[in-house]
Amino acid sequence: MREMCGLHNPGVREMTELHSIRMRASQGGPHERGGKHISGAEKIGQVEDLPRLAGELVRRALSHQAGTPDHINITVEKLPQQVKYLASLPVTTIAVQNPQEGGEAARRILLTMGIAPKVIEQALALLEKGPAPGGGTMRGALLLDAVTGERLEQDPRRGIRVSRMDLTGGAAQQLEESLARSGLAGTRIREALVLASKVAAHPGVIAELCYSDNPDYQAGYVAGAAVGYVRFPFLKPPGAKGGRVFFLSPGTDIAELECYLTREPVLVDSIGPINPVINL
Ligand code: PML
Ligand code: MG
Repeated sequence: MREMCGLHNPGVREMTELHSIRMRASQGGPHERGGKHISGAEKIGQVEDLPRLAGELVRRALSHQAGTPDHINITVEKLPQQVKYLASLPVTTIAVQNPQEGGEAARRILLTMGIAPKVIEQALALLEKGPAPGGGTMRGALLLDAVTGERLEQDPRRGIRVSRMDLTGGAAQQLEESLARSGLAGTRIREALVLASKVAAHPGVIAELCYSDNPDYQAGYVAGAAVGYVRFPFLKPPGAKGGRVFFLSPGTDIAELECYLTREPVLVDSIGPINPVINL
């Protein structure tokens, strides 16, 4: 079996004919000619699923609250015959009442995960002012050495756009049902959980910190193999920009990590527990 990104491949199983299908939509021209980003999403499916998935992605592009796109780009790509199957991280919600409480709880958890205090403050400050050079949001995540705080992404203007991940059909249904039973509906949390589960499965990633770049969405999370997906209904300070930070073990091979995060296909095929809410 070919090893795609080099180092690690636990959980990899052979399966034929899987395709990645990705959508991005923009207004005022295509993205590459300066159009405003409206929406993006992606799925993995068998060849016979592609017409339905394309329809779902186009419908989603046309109904996004950020506006009506004039360009919708759909890319379909056959995946190499190597897919990594994972369970989703266990989900725990900490019932903070405001972004300040959320920030304090996130700091405590990141500390228990071994992230240096100054690197935690650096990450929170970057998400608040916007991690792109000169401020502003980034399309992808930024990478920080968990001990020194060194910025490690190869292209600091774009960051790392995690891609090629989805749920199997059965796991998607199971996740939707178990989140709904806990009062956690919506595609946003499902997609964030799948992304965080892919990210946390890499041995170089100690933790992730995320809150949305959507001005109306205040929830965020800290995730990692050690703690699962820990949500805070309020994490984003008023006026903050948002984004994702991945905290890395010193010495992580960045090229291999970026290859895994952006190119290696991952399917979540079983759902971790959705734990009871923790009240502070
Ligand atoms: C959640 O409610 O758990 C999701 C929080 C992060 C959402 C990030 C995004 O979609 O922009
Ligand atoms: Mg987003």
